[in-house]
Amino acid sequence: MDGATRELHDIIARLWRDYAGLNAQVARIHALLAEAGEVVVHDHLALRTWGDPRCNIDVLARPFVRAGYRPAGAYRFAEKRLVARHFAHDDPGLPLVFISELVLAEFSPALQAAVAGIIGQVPEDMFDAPDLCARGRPWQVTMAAAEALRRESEYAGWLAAFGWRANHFTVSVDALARLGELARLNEFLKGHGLRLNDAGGEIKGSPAQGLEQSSTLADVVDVAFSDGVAAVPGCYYEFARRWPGPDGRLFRGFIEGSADKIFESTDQQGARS
Ligand code: OOG
Ligand code: NI
Repeated sequence: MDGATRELHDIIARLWRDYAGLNAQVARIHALLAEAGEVVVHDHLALRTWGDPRCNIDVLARPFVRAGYRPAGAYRFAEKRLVARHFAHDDPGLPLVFISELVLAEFSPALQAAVAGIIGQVPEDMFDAPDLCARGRPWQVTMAAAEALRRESEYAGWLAAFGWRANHFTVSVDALARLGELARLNEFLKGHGLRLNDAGGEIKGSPAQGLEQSSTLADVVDVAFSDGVAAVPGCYYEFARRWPGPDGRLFRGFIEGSADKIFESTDQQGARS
């Protein structure tokens, strides 16, 4: 394994550890699937960031690209004022990587000023760190400031509270032995008391689109803001089943209409308390 690949494996391992450590439902779902005799393989992981040249998608993608990932798709979410790209590696053992960014210029001067204040707190040299995507929240923010951001954009509120970490990992449903059908897996999860995101229906997408997805609603977790602790929706777990296209090859992209609804798994109103 070369240096860039080792560095990437370390980053992915750290993203997973931090994600599973922050969100109780992740370890629980992992354990439930193991008890059911399943082995979890991850289809993709997702990162969020600010659309600022110092820390945008290209910057977060650097360690992935250095290790051989290639840009493989671009997406736009007009209403949420987000754009995203995904990156793929020839090694089938490595997950796809979906990275989105907030299109700052499309927001109010107040939001832009608040985000400038947040990014301005990040030490200059951290922007060059290969593991920027796993650095968490190197800024302080008050509860009121985070809430003001959330009112304009759920995504901005989440990112201000949690910073650079995995927003979610996604279980490859194709790789499951007995629960390899998404409807069946959803019933299994709900039967164990987990709540699913039903925005746009519990199952987003279709076999014809090449991708069916579902996700849990993020658990509420305690976050230390600069002026106190508040409970806000953290991360969710996603489940994806891929289908072959007319050429017989498995579809390896993402579907804008489905992704748009998956983003809402961290919205305040849906969250479990
Ligand atoms: C990403 C939402 C989209 C998918 O698989 O379509 C997504 C996010 O919530 O950051 O993960
Ligand atoms: Ni996803």
